[in-house]
Amino acid sequence: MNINQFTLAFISLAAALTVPLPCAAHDDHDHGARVAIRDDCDPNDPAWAPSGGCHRKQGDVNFAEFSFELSSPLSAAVVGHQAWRMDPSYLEIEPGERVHLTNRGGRTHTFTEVQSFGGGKIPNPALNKGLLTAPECPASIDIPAGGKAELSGLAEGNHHFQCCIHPWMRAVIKVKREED
Ligand SMILES: [Cu+2]
Repeated sequence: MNINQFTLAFISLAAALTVPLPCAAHDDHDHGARVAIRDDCDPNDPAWAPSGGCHRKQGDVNFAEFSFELSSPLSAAVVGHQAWRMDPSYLEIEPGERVHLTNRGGRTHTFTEVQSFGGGKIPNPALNKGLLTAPECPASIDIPAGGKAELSGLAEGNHHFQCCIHPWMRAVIKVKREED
């Protein structure tokens, strides 16, 4: 299982809101890379409520806009609202370097390592149109709005991560030894 390839350590939401990330900020060997999981949901739109609400202070995408942007007439697969994204979606780290994840959106997301990018775990065809469910997704771990997590122990090579709720949210982390 891919979950064995890394450690996904959750920091409690309460702690995350009051204390800085326990990044090894003073350790030259590991500044830690960061990935922000982003969306821009509008907390004033009650239409988010049935699926968990929008836990942002401010946001500009209501549920109707989000739903409209899911598809393109030119694509057989889900496209998805591009404010729902991994930031950055590509980064290089050194072996042993940690990756600190923060859900800066107002919705729940996952940051799940998959062998191949595919569909997510929510039984809503509009979210997964044209995609086969990634086998890692049904057991994926939710990161609530404001939640933090940490990746460590990634082996050298390319690692594929996606949100198993919004499967167009993708990232590749390349673990590469710096040649000196
Ligand atoms: Cu998501």
